[in-house]
Amino acid sequence: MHPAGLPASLAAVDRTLVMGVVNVTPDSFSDGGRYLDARAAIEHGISLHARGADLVDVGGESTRPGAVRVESAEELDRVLPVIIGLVAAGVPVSVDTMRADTAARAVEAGACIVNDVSGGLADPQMYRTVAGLHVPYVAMHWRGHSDRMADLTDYDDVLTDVCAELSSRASHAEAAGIAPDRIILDPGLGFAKEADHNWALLRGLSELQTLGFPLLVGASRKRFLGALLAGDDGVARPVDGRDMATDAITALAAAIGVWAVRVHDVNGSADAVRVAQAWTEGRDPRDSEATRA
Ligand code: PMM
Repeated sequence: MHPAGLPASLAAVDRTLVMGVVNVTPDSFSDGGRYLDARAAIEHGISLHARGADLVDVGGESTRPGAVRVESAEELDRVLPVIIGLVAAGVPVSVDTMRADTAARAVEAGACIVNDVSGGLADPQMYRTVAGLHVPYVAMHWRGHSDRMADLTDYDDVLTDVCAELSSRASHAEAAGIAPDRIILDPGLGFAKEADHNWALLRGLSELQTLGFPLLVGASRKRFLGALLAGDDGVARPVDGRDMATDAITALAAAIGVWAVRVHDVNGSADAVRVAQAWTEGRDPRDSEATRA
C-alpha cells in the first residue's frame, strides 16, 4: 500500500497515514496567517506530530479559490526554515509546492515527499526534477490555478474524467522518469470541483484505487463540508466547525484503505484511522496473537 522511497519509520506503519497541515501563508482558508512566523510554524508542526500526525505537509503558497501566486523566492523563504526545523526535530515532512525548484530545495533540506497540487501541470520541470530526487511524488488532480479554477468545473462524469486525467498525469510522470511505485494520486477535492463533484469522487474512491496507485485524500475543513453542514438559515458551517465531518471522512476513507489523509486537526483523524483499522480487521490491531491466546 505504501509508495517506494518512504523513510523506514513511515513505511513500517500498517494503516492509513495521517498527514498534518502547516500552511506558512497569510491567506490559506483554514490556518492562513497563523504560522507565517517560522518558529510558530515549527512548534505547530511538532505539536501535530506529537498528537498523531505521521508526517507534516509544509506549504508556502495558498491554493484557496481565487488566491494569487507568490514569487518563488518568497515561497522558499517561507517553507525552508520550517522544513529544516521540523526535520531537526525528527518530524517527517512533505513539501506542498507546484514548483520544481522549491521541491528540489525542500528535499535537500530533508523533506521526504513532494506534494504537487498541480500534478505536474504548473511547472514543466517538475517531473524531471522529482525523478532525480528519488522521493515519493503526490500528483493531485488539477485543472488550473486558483484564480480561474472556478471556471474549470465542466465534467461529463466527474469520476470517469478525474480517473482519466489522473491516469494521464501518472503516465507523463513515468515517461519523465518517476518510478511508478513512487507515485501517489489525489482526487483534488475542492480544486475545480463543485460540492457534488467532491461527494461523487469520495463515493468513487474505490474506483480511483483501481488505477493501482496509493491515494491521498484532502477533505479537511473544505467548503463542501461547510455547505453540507449549513444551518436551516442556509449559512455554511464555519471552518472551525468542520473537524468532526473531516474525521468522518477520514474513517470512511481509511476503512477502504486509502494511503493517507491530509488534515488540519490531527487528533480526530488519528482516532478515526485507528477505529477504521480495528473495524476492518475485526480486532484491536495492537492485540498481538500472544496477548489474545
Ligand atoms: N488541499 C489543499 C492544499 N494542498 N494537497 C493535496 N495533495 N491534496 C489536497 O486536497 C490539498 C493539498 C488546500 O487546503 P489547505 O488550504 O487547507 O491547505
